[in-house]
Amino acid sequence: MAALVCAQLLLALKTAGAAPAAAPAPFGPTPTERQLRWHDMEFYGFVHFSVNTFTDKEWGYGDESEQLFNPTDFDADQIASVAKAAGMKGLILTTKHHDGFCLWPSQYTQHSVKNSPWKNGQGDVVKELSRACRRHGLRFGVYLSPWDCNHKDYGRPEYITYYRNQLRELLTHYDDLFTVWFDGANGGRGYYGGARETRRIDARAYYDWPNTWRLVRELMPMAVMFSDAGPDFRWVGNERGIAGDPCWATLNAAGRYPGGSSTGLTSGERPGTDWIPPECDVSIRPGWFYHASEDGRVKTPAQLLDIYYKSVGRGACLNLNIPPDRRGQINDNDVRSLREFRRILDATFAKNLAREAHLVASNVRGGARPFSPQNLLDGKRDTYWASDDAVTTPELVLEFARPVTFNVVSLRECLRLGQRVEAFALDQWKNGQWIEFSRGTSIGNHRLLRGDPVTTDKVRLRITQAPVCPALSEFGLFAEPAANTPP
Ligand code: FUL
Ligand code: CA
Repeated sequence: MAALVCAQLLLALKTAGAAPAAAPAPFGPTPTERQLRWHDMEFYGFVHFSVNTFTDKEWGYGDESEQLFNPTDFDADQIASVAKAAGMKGLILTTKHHDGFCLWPSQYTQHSVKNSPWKNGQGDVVKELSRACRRHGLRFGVYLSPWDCNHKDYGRPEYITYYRNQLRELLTHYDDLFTVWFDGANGGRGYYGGARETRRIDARAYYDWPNTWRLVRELMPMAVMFSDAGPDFRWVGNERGIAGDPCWATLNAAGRYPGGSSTGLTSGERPGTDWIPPECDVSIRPGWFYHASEDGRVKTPAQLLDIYYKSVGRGACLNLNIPPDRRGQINDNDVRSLREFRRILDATFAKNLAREAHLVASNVRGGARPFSPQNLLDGKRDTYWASDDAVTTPELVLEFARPVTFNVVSLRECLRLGQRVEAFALDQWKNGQWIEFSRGTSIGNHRLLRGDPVTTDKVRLRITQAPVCPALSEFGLFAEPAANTPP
């Protein structure tokens, strides 16, 4: 009894006396709060809708009559509910595409819904969709094309004032916006108030982006801004929905501007001076706008899954375009494909098999509970397993009471501490020895490795390269429903 009391006392003294291990120092650039919120979304949708929907074009010329815009049964709730059921966390609407037609009754132009037959000119697509998003628990964002081939002043300084006035309308007349999406395309040919000519601008200087960005920051401080070059998140360099491997959240922003060089956007840059993570934008159909001729070419659930694993699964956000048809609703073909895609994802991620394991780490920071590997299994992004500063390549073994079968591995880093891991490997225990079954480089917000099913009662994660101690926030092992594992 005395011995036991003594041991407890010793332990208490030891605990009280030891300085608690401090959290690791952040490494390199780290995300802002608004970027962290965006990272959490992971998957949202694009809604391309304009006069193009009615002219069967991808790019309008700018002289389209407002009379053309006339959806027969526009239903913002249908669009939002389809997005919600697909697992999207928000929708971004093309409030004005390159043709200049505005989906809201802007006071600065006649070229808008107010002169269309739809709802006798009383309609407002921006208002209806933003409200439907709120009703369905989705966030809402806007795309406002900088290039405008309807406007007479495009190419001159007056147009920049027009553009900012419109942006101000969108930022002040509607709901909270999670993003403003700035397209880099500048095509040239257009109507331009009747001039019908080709206008070229200097993409670096003409738009004076820093002042437009400032306007967004002032009026909507938590909105993240997209362009080829940020400032908050970047284009991934292709419209196929596929991030690079590796895919770093960091980039060297100096000298970059919207519509500028796309070198380095797919994989990011490491070391990089700025946290500007990628978004993968891709359409569920060949085109961005709805064309009846593409009803048979909607991406299949298998294609959507492949995109998901190569975008979200590489640390990017996925912005999947679902274009309303001439009714003003998402077409049945798209709805069917999205439903099956979601069903497979839900079945896959329903159960994290790693939660059944006993975890043994080669090193735990300060030997202390706040950095325990158990933090990998709590579903919280801010709790993490970290090692001591001197240990940059720790290992973690997961021991199971009975064999488990999985084909998807999920990893996340604690983003507040920067992107730390540069390479890792995964082993399975087989016939009395460790056999490597997968390896990877960047982790960042989310890394998903999808492969052949592995059946084992021991899994090992090895961090093989990192400039500083790793800080991993989540780890998961998942099994896709059998019929859908990749060939
Ligand atoms: C591009 C545009 O030219 C396409 O029409 C589409 O809006 C896509 C998302 O961005 O730059
Ligand atoms: Ca955690």
